[in-house]
Amino acid sequence: MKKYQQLLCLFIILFSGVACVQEASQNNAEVKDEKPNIILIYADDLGPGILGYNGQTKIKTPNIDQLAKDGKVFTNAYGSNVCSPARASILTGLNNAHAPVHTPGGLQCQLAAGLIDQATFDKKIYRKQNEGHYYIGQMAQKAGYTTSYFGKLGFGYSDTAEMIDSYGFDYHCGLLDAVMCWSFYPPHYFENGERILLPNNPKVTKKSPTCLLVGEDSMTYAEDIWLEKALMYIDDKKEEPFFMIYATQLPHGPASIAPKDYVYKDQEGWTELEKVYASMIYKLDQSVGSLVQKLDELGLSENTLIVFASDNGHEIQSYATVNPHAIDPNLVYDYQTNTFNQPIVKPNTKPVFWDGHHSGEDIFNGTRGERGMKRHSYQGGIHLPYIAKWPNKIKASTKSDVVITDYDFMPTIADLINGEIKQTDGISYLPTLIDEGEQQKHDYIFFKNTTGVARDVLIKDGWKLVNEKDVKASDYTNNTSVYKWALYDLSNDPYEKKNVASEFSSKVIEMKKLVKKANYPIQLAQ
Ligand SMILES: [Ca+2]
Repeated sequence: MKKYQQLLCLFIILFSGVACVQEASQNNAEVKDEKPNIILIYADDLGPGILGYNGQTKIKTPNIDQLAKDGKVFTNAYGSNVCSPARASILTGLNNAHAPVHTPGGLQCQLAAGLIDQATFDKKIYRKQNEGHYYIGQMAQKAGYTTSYFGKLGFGYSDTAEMIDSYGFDYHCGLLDAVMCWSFYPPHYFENGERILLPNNPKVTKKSPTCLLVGEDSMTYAEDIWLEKALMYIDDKKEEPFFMIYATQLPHGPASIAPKDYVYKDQEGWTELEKVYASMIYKLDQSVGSLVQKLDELGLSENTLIVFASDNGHEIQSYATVNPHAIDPNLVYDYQTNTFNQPIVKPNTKPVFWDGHHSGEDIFNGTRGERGMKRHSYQGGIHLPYIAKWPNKIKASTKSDVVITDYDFMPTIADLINGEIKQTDGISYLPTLIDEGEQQKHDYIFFKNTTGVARDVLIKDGWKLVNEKDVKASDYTNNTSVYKWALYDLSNDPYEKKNVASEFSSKVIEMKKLVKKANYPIQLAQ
């Protein structure tokens, strides 16, 4: 029993009698003895504002809204500002300065396109474990679970059965290369290290995959494979406790949908990209509904914890026709062909970088007005939708504003299933989930982000220190960037409109010291 729990018990003994303590302790033991099934549904680039329960009115998300109604919504969940570091934190329980992020994406596209040969590919990829790294799959296996991973891994190169096994997954089905995941019509996928060809899908001919806005009926849309395999897996494992990560590619861009799922096709007043994007959200919501329905059919719902989250914040570039980065607001970018609608003409005035504030380019308001988006560490880029449902254990229709991160998932699951944790930057949010015990709070949370106009970020007690681009001092024409530390008071300024670093310089100094602490290289446990 942890020290704070002992103190709490002592307090209860003194003021309420021993029986109450025994009851609480029995309840906690009961929760932990049950070995519930665990499913993480991990959406890709999904902003909180896209979902109905957060006020979205244009796109319908009934199944995800039902999860929120049946479970607990976390309103202060944070993740990395891009995909692979977020997955690394989910898989290791470490912040993204400490978690391993292996070979960058793209090599499998180059191999498939014939731009590199197998020998070059083998030389460039990373196919061995860093000593000391310990993964959530291994932890769940040791605790008696059968483990699986579906969809986008985007982490390491698990293209052999040995690699999958070394991450602790008994079963894997999906794509490994983050760049290959840009396509919903990939030329292949992997199942337990074996490459399965999809001959009706487009060939890859360049460094990035062929991304069709709307495919053809004869082709295979990747989400359909992950969902079918996941439903089969649940059928197969219904008698034993299973741990499953369902890492859908949806709704990561470029926007792409199958003809059968193009449900917003006839929507008036929307661009084609917006119609396709909205249909991808429909598809994601349908997948969530199918997984929940399968659990219901098999009588497993009562004993299954479902966590629904996104990896990073909202992404506008999948469907917004006006590029928020653009100097000229009339400049329209086509993400299918990677070209602008007109030549870029240098304006007379000195152009500056985008400052992260939006100007109506997003008709769905996926960040709910928050500054930034994916790749930028303003709130819009790192604030996640996050829901947990577990009937009779998690109170329905409840909310929590406790600050949680992607690197809290592993210690929370370990706490729940009595799993072994060797090292973590996270905390267990189990007490908040089941409304029992004292919730440990983060002293601070930290993300080492290397992209965009706002990068490394540390949040503590409502203050946010972020290394942001000085858009006036930086030169767009020469692509020279100047970064400085900015301070925002999130409690009073949630849209990050006013940098108060100069007014609170001692706070900046204090938080910069914490950045150094959070960013130090760690000695991994052996
Ligand atoms: Ca992502």
